[in-house]
Order: sequence, then C-alpha cells, then structure tokens
Amino acid sequence: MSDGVWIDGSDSLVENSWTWIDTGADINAQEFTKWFPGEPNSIHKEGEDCMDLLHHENYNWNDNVCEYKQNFLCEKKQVKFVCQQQAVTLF
Ligand SMILES: [Ca+2]
Ligand SMILES: [Ca+2]
Repeated sequence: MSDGVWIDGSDSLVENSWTWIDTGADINAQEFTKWFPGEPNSIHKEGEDCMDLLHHENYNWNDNVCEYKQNFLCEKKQVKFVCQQQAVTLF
C-alpha cells in the first residue's frame, strides 16, 4: 500500500478534464487547486485517472493509477449543533 490518500477527483471520463466525482464540478475551473508542481502528469503507462494526496509532499494533489491500494478520505456533511441556554438559579 502506498502512502497516498485517495480523494474525490478524477479525469476517467475525459483525459485531463478533472472533476469532483461527487458534484461533477470542473476542478481546474475553480479558484483553488493544489496540484503538486508537474502534476497531473499521467506518468504511468496504464494512465493516472484518480486523485490522491501526496503524504510526502505536504498533501498536494497528484494523479495516480486508480487500481493502486491506498487509504482514502471521506467527506462528511457539517452538522450544526444548537445549544439552548437555561437560566440557573443558585438561591
Ligand atoms: Ca488521466
Ligand atoms: Ca502523477
């Protein structure tokens, strides 16, 4: 197992057209991207169509071979807690 961590990006539908799988949003059209310099490079002959975080490169983005076994990161919706305050009478 590699030290990378899979996240939600992929260009498996159209090469070099990176989208978030969850929303279909165009990743490279966003203001924020975090590709490691030189990535995505599709350096492996079998192609690199899935996005991982490079642990050894400050968790910057990399394209990698989708079939590699790695840990993965899941997104969880934020839950908002509302606390009610109660008056406390001491005497
Ligand atoms: Ca690719
Ligand atoms: Ca790569």
